Amino acid sequence: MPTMTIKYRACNLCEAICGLEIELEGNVVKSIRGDAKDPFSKGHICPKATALADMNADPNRLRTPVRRTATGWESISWQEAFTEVASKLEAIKSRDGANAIAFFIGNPAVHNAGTLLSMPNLIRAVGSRNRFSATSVDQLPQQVMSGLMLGNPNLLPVPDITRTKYWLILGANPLESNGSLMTAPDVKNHLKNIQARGGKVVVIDPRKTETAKAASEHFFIKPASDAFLLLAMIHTLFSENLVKMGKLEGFTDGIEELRQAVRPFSPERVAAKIGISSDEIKRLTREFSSSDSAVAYGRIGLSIQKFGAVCQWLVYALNMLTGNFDRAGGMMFPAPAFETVRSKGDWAFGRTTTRVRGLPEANGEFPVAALAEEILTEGQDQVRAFVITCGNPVLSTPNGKNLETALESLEFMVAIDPYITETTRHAHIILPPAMGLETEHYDVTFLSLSIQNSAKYSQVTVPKAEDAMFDWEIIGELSKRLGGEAAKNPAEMIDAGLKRGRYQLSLEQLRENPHGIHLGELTEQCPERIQNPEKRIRLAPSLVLNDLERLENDLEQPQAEFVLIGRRELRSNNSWMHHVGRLNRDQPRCTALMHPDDASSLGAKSGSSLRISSRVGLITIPLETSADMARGVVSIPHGYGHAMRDDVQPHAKGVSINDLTDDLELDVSGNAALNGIAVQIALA
Ligand SMILES: Nc1nc2c(c(=O)[nH]1)N[C@H]1C(S)=C(S)[C@@H](COP(=O)(O)OP(=O)(O)OC[C@H]3O[C@@H](n4cnc5c(=O)[nH]c(N)nc54)[C@H](O)[C@@H]3O)O[C@H]1N2
Ligand SMILES: Nc1nc2c(c(=O)[nH]1)N[C@H]1C(S)=C(S)[C@@H](COP(=O)(O)OP(=O)(O)OC[C@H]3O[C@@H](n4cnc5c(=O)[nH]c(N)nc54)[C@H](O)[C@@H]3O)O[C@H]1N2
Ligand code: SF4
Ligand SMILES: [Mo]
Repeated sequence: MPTMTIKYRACNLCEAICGLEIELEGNVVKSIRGDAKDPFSKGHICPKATALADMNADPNRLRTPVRRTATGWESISWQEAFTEVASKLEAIKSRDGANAIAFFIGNPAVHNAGTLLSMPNLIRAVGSRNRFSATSVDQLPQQVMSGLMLGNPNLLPVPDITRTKYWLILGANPLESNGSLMTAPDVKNHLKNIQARGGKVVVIDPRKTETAKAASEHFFIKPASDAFLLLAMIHTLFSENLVKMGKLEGFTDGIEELRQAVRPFSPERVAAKIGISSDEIKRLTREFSSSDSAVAYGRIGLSIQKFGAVCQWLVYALNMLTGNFDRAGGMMFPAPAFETVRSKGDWAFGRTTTRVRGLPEANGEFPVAALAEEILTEGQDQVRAFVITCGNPVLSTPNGKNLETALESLEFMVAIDPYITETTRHAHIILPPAMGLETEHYDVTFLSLSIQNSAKYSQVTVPKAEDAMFDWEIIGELSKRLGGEAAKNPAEMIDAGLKRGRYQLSLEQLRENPHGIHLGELTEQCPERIQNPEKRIRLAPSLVLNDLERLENDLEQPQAEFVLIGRRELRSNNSWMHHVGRLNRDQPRCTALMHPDDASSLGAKSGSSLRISSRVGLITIPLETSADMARGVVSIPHGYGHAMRDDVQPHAKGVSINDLTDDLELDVSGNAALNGIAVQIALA
């Protein structure tokens, strides 16, 4: 009889990093529950946690390297795979130069300490400037504004929702996404607590989301018009003398430029554009500024739109001008045990640009919207080989079909991924890692974005197969064979980082505390934490000041008849958990949500098939009517479009929203504008 054991770890599927209590019989998972003793998540989990066990046992997961042949995939040995990958990459590099090899690092890399800490070695070994990641379809605008205002793109403040009296949420749906750039298990409970202590939660979203329904108040907003709302709020702060910088007065520059910048954008002038009355804009501003504490927080809805950088600039500015930056209940800096912010000197944006379209570099990467053209356009430095880990950009980046065409033309592609996906099926070789419960893990990124300071180390829960390799081992082996540094165990790097860190912890201490260690509430850290060399906040960066002309022009433009936005649902996880039966058992979730009035104007009803088209493509998708939608707006989740795949649940195949999104629609930060694009809709 195998013995029953209980093990603890953190779930690494999303940013909430909930503590898990896992019951095992031998090495077989019997149950996964929330770990009530985790000082941070206190027992909270969501339905996705149990999928960790499904993935561990999934027959569709690749267990050995595979090579694509004319007749299908063949299993090959690790030695053979590494030899072929290294020789192909070496040959292309020596013939065409390092820039002929492009990299893409996708979202799960941030949830994987091994990948995160070892990829820099591999990239250095190759030496290519063509580096891309999911950052430029996600949080790039906020990182650029952190860089330009605070001096470091990795320095990201978070809303102190355990203490705030007023939480203004713009373009985020944490009740479904479980929070983002804000590691906060059980946001629902935080919403309740804010309201229970007499505070208020206000949501700005073109859809009355689950979060909006649990909030005190919700405002519909026209997609991609948030910049005007924020400009008008700051306009009101100045015109009604509500600006109070508090201690920031002593170390902030640029307030006069900011005052001038917002001057043209009065609430009266922008109200019609955003769909919120000028009286309501002023009331919102007065409530925000007079609350004992308040915090504005803007995520995906603000970042992946054409004015992403301006939005994130103004979110920071709103918090700063009301004295809610770096103080309890406002926007604060976590103090992680493993430091991720390293000094960047005087940080600059756009030091280089892409070869074909001249798009700006940020933090060592180019916008992924430029990847396809860098592969397809001939000339010096044309991309011929592609190395990808943890990503499915055919489904997750704009004009995915075009990227697919580009991938088909590559001379060589290697993917580190446990599955054959819409993207990895174009690889010549796939190297599948051991994953999930088989790995050790420390949440390098999310413990640095956490609304409470804590530290936790996850040990291996079930052993990997003997011949399986971890991501860091695969990456390390490739790096070594390409002349770079060999694999380094991430555990050693984490131990060293913890010992260097502000709490001087060690891995041994964390191993002795498998539920995690609480390190206290967020604390004030400015001006020390600011990374600009002069240790002052820069309130008026020229990148965004120069973008105001584009806003002026946009103000005059009427909204298209139908505008497309995205959504997330609790049981989804970007593009890759649609094979898990227990998460996808019920009805299809890849539907186009529209207001019933819009549906009837098309002669359509729930279940009707719609043809939705844009400049770049056309999809056919079932309609689902919902009175929670703003009129003229259609919402489609991303990460679907698995028609070709047998391993995906029949209900979860869907179509890809990114066959409609446009690789030419970008924010000034280089981020893709995936939300707020004009589409045409007709009954199929
Ligand atoms: N269940 C689940 N959880 C996830 C993920 C997942 O795929 N599934 N993905 C993870 C990832 S990678 C991330 S980055 C986070 C993202 O976390 P969130 O930012 O919370 O993501 P969403 O749920 O997409 O919320 C974005 C909201 O913005 C709204 N919106 C769209 N356009 C606009 C606009 O122009 N203005 C305003 N104000 N709102 C707009 C949408 O209606 C939507 O409600 O979630 C993470 N968690
Ligand atoms: N229209 C629209 N598009 C969007 C978004 C949107 O809101 N709307 N959201 C954007 C956002 S915020 C993001 S972050 C991106 C996400 O998009 P991507 O960065 O492409 O990430 P995923 O879709 O999650 O793809 C994950 C891949 O990693 C693999 N994987 C999972 N775990 C591991 C592991 O431990 N090791 C390795 N080697 N591989 C692993 C999976 O098998 C899967 O193939 O999508 C973006 N695209
Ligand atoms: S909320 Fe996120 S971290 Fe928590 S159990 Fe669900 S997927 Fe895992
Ligand atoms: Mo993301």
